[in-house]
Amino acid sequence: GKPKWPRGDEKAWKEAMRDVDTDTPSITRSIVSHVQTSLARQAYNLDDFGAYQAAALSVRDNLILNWNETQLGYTKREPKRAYYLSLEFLMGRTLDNALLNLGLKDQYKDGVKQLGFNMEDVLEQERDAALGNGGLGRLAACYLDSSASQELPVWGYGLRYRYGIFQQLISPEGNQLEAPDPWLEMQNPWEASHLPVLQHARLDIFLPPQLPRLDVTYEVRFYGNADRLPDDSGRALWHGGQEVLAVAYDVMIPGCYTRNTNNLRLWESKPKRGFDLNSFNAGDYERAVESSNSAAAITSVLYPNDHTTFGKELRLKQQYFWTAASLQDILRRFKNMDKPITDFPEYVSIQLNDTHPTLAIPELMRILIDEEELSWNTAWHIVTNTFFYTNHTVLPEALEKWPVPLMEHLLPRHMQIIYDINLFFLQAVERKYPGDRDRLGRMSLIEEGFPKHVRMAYLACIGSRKVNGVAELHSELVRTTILKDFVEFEGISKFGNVTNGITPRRWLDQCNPELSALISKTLKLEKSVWLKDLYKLKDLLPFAEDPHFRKEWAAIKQRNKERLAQHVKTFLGLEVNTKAMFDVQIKRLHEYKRQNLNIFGVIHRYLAIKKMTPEERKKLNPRVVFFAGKAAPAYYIAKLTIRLIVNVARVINADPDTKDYLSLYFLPDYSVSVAEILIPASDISQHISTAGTEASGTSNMKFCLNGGLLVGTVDGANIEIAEEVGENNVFFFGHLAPAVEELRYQHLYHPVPIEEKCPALANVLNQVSGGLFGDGSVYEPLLSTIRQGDYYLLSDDFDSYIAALAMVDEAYLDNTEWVKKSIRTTANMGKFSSDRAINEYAESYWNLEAIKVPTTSNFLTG
Ligand code: 475
Repeated sequence: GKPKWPRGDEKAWKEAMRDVDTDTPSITRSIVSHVQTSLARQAYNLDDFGAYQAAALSVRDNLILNWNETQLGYTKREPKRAYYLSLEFLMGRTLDNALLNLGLKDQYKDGVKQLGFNMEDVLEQERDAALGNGGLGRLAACYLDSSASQELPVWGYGLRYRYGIFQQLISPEGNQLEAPDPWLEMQNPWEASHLPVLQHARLDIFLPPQLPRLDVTYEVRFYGNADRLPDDSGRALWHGGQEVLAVAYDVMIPGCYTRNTNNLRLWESKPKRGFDLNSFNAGDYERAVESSNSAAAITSVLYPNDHTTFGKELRLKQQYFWTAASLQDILRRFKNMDKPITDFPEYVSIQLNDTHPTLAIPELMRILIDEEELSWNTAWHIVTNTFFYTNHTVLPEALEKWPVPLMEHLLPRHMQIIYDINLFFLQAVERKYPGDRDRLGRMSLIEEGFPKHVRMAYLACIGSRKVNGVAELHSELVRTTILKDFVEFEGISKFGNVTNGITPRRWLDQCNPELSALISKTLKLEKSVWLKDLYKLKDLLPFAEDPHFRKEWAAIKQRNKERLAQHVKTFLGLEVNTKAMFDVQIKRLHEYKRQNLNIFGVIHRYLAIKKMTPEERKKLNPRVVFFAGKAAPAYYIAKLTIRLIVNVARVINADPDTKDYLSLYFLPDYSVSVAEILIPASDISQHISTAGTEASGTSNMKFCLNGGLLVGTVDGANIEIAEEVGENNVFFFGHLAPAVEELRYQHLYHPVPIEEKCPALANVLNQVSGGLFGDGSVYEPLLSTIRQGDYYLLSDDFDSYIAALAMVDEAYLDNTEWVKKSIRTTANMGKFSSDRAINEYAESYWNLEAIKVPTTSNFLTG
């Protein structure tokens, strides 16, 4: 018979079991208990950091209980599950978000207050988990929040990098310097730590709420040989080479006002054995240590390049390590259900976040053919019904390609499979378009050359059930440019769009608590309602006509501006004029995003103010311009842009003629946490990419949700934001996407000197060359990208950009109308909740249903 469960005395179990206790006394008790035992600290020497650790551990206890119930519920119900494979999860801080989603913020605030701590200071102790570069990584984090909040059985899979995105320092000359981001240590690399060594060693176990699963491990092979079996089974034996171990670390993802708590599983690499005994015995100590080093190196660092590919072997190793471990885990979970393997796509959907996890396609083929012994066709049918591919950029330099020799060396079996996929695929293309050699060359997974390369976007495309872009225009560009031939061949219905979204929990409730409270009060709704149904914001529209409401709305914006000014004061020691209009551009530095256009616009304004009489100046509305963002360490032009911004700031902030009317700040070390301060404080924000280059953008959505108005090009999600909020509430400028190709052609073959084409911009460039902001020769490489070629069309868009900024000035003069625009913008942002986006994936792609976890515990019965 079945063993008795629970073991022992059921009553004893029941009495000892705890559930989530949400009253302040229980919370205080739990925090203090963690201070006493988990941290082994005393009340008398507890500092903010200790209080933070104890509070985080106490919250983590709650998350674990919810997480257990959720996973138990999923296991019992055997639902279809979806997995989000992303090499980046830009999570930011966790504690505040967890408290808000659990609905326990007030109780914890009271709890820590009773113990003598201020919640704000406690929350400030947490370091960001910055395991991502920018938009793509933050999108993954928002989708996890929405999956849990929508009660969808979704897990994320990623890597547990020891070092996240680098910390950015700005040298006195204005150069970006990079320092490692050891986010798992509490130590700040810029200052010596005063805390006991013991806590250094233990910290990574506690923070952020993640759980090492030392029992969940898988082996992953690299290199070696792949021998096809001598029968006609199509199978091969892959042997030899290096084997490393993947160890799971689980990060709990709480849903908003639900017990559902999903999982983000991050893999850490370690050597299969501490050291290789054979080589050790042979006296080759060096080699033994080497192999253990190289295994651990796989998950040591996040690559800091966005929108470029570098072809580094370690990056490819990261990609395979992560996809191989994740697939083994997914297959094991599937097999626990005892279903035929051909049912796999009925129970599993896997979303590929860009091409980074594309190796999952040949890896699943390998497992199904070589290990499960399925036929090629059966395996391919399973694979192409399991995967879904999201493209995030059409920039040619960002499209992943791996050298064939590197692939053959590192993953010999996968390279065979890719060749086979290519062969069958091109045979089918040939059947549809007989004799069209050009087309075969264009569509081949293998790009000819020395060496040949594997085109990962094509592999992701043909191996997936569906392909999507991240905003309407972008998806159309995917269909008509990079994947045009594939649309023709496979039919248009495979190629869709899911416009990106952002979580209103972090990007409104958490970063702008006053606005959130005003919205709840005005709508007469609990925030638990409208935060999960963001279209409810529409009911704010009539209040745009209410002077009292407008006053409250404007006062909150003002206090958010003061909060930002306080931050700048604390971290840069600079005063900010909070009476001015706040104008913000924060994103990765890239030529296509055109921070250059913005800084040249600032210089243009500066020169204009210089020419004015004091009387004329008094009529101006003052403006403060903020920049923040990191440049890829090897991206020379982007780093020069930072240097120019910093040196322009130095000159104009010190100029007595202008400083009351225009000032400029570059905030170093941009992060999720810095964004949470900047975004609620903006009057306008800039999203000014060359048309057709910014796939979507997501910070545009965050600014507008917080009542900031948008200055932008007709690109990415800007277009859909304007559709929602009304074109009269955004400031559009610049050429449209269809014009770009022709303009670039003109630049190349009929160049017009910039002095003729755009005198205003020519003047700005000449001032920079002439040394107005320090040695002009420093900036020559940057200036010549515009004077020659001007690939990103600054000279074509500069005049209309300046005109748009003038319209902003004009509109800002009418404060009442401005506040109305701000309110209407927020009110119309419902579409951009990541809940809407994740539901589109769940319904139209994954065929996934929500599973609500019961609030009462099933712990005993299972
Ligand atoms: C787009 N990152 C945004 C956002 O969809 C869009 C590329 C290669 C290697 C590492 N990182 C990358 C990206 O391509 C990326 O972040 N793309 C961004 O994805 C979410 O909103 O327009 O640029």
